[in-house]
Amino acid sequence: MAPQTAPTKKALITGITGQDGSYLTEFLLNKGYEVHGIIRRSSNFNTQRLEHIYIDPHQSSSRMKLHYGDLSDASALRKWVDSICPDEVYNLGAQSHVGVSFENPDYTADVVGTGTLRLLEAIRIHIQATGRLVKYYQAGSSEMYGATPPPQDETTVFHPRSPYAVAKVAGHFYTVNYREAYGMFACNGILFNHESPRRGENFVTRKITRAIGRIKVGLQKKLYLGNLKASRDWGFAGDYVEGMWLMLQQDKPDDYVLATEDSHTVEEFLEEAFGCVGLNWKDYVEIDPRYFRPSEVDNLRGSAKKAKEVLGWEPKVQFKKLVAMMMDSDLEKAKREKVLVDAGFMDSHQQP
Ligand code: NDP
Ligand code: GDR
Repeated sequence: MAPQTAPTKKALITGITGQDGSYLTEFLLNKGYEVHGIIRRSSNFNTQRLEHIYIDPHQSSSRMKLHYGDLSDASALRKWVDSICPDEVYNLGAQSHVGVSFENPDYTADVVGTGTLRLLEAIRIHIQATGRLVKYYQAGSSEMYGATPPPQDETTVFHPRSPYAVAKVAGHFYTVNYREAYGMFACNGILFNHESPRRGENFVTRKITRAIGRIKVGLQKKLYLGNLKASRDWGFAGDYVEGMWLMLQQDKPDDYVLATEDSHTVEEFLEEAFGCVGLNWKDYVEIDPRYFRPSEVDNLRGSAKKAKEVLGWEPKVQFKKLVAMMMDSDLEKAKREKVLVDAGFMDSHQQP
């Protein structure tokens, strides 16, 4: 008799084109999963972070499949859940910029808060109709703690300070409610900031490392920032996606904090990053009040004790290694950009 092989597990990821989506896709493909991702229609390609793992869908070896959809479109969410029949759903899609959420509060609430509800409802209806087990991961955020002082853990009171954070609190409690009301296997990850060379260019860490690379090769003179006093618990995105997966491999669904338990101010990040290339940040950084937020989150530092004990999760990359990794990558990118500028294929203000 031929040996029995376990059926390939299927994961569905919203936000697959984002920083975490790309790392999670790599992680799940390595574990043998078939990975389905929901992507938004855009007038330019928005799949840059997936290019290195993309295989033409016409080839049978392709285990990553992309589908058009949006967290604002309940019918598309239902269609994909019903047709893909995923074993695990990771809800990473979001308007994830805290500053932008003050400018687009209504949209942020719809995608981040109600979008979560739409997806949970699509899964609930699918489970009711099929009797299948579908596990759900909700991308919660340390921003939900907002004004509550550190250390923050799963028992800490939420005090959100932005439309984004309020919407994430709604997503958190929708997830808890679907677990309690319908017995769904639904987990909240409460993740502190995690960064990487793939971090969006308008989050402060990447904005800094990208600017330093460009300053070093002569493409930029100044870096304009907002509040330098805020403290964040910065980890590496590659470590955090493993934690998401581990939450869904437990016997029971629960909520977990993922954090490095170490925090630094934006000023300390500047000091470390400029130090990597032998420059003094004070010669280049200027404050632009445009980047101040109407209400700021001053101090986030998590306690990941529960994740360490129950999941066996441990972050491997600490602050200095993270900064060096991002600096190395952005220095290389700046050098390539300089070649294109010098050859006349780009001007220095153009985004690569
Ligand atoms: P990114 O901003 O890099 O990615 C967000 C993803 O969501 C992108 O794929 C984006 O698509 C997609 N998206 C945006 N709007 C919609 C929509 N209306 N419908 C469907 N998809 C949409 O975020 P990260 O990868 O950094 O974060 C992943 C998740 O984790 C987010 O929910 C974020 O709020 C949360 N989180 C992140 C933390 C961090 O430090 N990175 C910490 C805690 C929580 P497109 O590429 O087209 O823009
Ligand atoms: P955050 O990340 O708000 O913590 O949300 P961000 O990098 O945007 O800000 C961190 C801190 O830096 C200060 N800051 C600036 N921020 C930006 N973006 N641009 C600037 O020029 C600047 N100058 C100073 C901010 O005021 C803030 O205090 C991130 C996102 O990934 C969320 O989706 C996620 O939920 C949380 O992390 C955890």
